Amino acid sequence: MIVKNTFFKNLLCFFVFLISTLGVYSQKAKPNIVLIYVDDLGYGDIGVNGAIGVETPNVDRLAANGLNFTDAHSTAATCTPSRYSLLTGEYAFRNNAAIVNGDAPLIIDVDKRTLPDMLKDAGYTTGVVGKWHLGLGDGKANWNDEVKPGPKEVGFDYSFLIPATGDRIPTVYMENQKVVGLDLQDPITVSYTSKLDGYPIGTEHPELLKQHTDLQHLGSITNGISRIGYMNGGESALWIDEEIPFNLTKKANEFIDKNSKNPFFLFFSLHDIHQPRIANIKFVEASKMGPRGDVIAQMDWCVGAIMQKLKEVNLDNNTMIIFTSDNGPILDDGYLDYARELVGEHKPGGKYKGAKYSVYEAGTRMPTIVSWPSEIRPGTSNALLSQVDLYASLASLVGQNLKKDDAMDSENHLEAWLGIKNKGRDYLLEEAYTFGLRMGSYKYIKPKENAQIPQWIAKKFVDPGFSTEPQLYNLDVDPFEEENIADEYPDVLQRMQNELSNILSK
Ligand code: NG6
Ligand code: CA
Repeated sequence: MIVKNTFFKNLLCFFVFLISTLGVYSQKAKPNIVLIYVDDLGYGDIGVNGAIGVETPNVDRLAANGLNFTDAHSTAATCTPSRYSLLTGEYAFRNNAAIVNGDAPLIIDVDKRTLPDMLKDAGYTTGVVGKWHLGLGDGKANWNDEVKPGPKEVGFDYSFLIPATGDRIPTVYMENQKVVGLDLQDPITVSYTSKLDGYPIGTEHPELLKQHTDLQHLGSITNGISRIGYMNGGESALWIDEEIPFNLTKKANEFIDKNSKNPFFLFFSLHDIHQPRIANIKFVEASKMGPRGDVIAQMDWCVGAIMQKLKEVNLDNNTMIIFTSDNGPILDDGYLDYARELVGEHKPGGKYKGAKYSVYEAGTRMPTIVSWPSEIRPGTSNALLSQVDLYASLASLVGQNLKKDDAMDSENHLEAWLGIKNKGRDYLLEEAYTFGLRMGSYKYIKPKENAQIPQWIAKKFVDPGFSTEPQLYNLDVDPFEEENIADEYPDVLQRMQNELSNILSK
């Protein structure tokens, strides 16, 4: 069509200009997203939140240049449930997601649209490097072949994994769902029920151990460390615990390098600071708290290396780094590394009560920093936020609509994550071995029929928050959840009980 009229011609030019400018803007605005997910790191375990006895200069720098959240939560006080919610936007209890062993099948329904699926739809290349712990395969995994379904089937283009946890068999890395460095003449067998020939067992050979453990962790010994479960074969593929932080960081940085020309999402899921806490010699005595402090310093180094890489490839300004943890801190989770004895004045959960496995605040209130230098103004935010919301919030950021069955519990709080607003959720669910619910500064804890603490929790010196009575606290005046005010505020209690029933029955 030939446009004769100058007025219309100018108008057309204007629209072409407008559209192309908007196009450039939206391209520029689409940041790379790096989610740094630390394992078992408590609210108070970073310098900027008051750590004593260990320094975290890189994390502190990230906080100084970004937003430090004081009331952001993982969805659960344990790993697998938190990770499930993070990736699906759905509460873990809906899928009965609980801590899984290393031979468990994948617990995410491959037909569900996940966070990485959604980001892929928005043009992102997606990768996961580090701890997985969401199950792999169909329950009959053959570790000597490709194990599926796994990360690829739930939306990750690339994966480099610790299949379950550092304290669980098999102790091998998997790249794109195949064991790295495996000699097929020495195939891997895994069992969580019966002893296997091959590696010595902790109960029989305590003299081989670098660190003593409780009975649960006295299965197969690899690299001088006994684990949960039994394993045979795969000797050439075994990881060396002391090298895990370097190997994971290297793979994460390779992923960044490889994708530096297109938008990417990297889920960098550290093994630190989970047990076994076996710091590399470079970090031994980096803290005044023994191994637990040393691996905090080690974790901080990993964060610094990612920040450095982003700078090197000139992506530091337009990359959103989300730094957080999967569940609260734990001093004694089974390995004897003297974390309780050496903790000193340091408060892993900050001023909050509880720990990993506990419904009290420190179980889910996570150190949380979001940095995106080109868009986010540095500061702090006390918005009430949950990791389950990252799905809907990031969808809004990258212009993806959510369909009816996507991410049913995820709310869009993008403006709060970006520091534009200080207001997050009205209600926030905390999953542990009972349920907690937040409404503003109020915290409600659902009573248990039987409030006796199971032996396995008691021996970890953790108070899970059980009571046969409903508990209600006002964290503004009572952050340590000491004074139960349920009887004094029956209306608040009723509202919160109703809301929890609504959530649970959805
Ligand atoms: C528990 C293990 C604990 C740890 C945890 C997983 C026992 C008694 N406890 O079952 O040592 O491995 O699972 O931690 O075996 S998490 O951070 O991945 O949730
Ligand atoms: Ca964890």
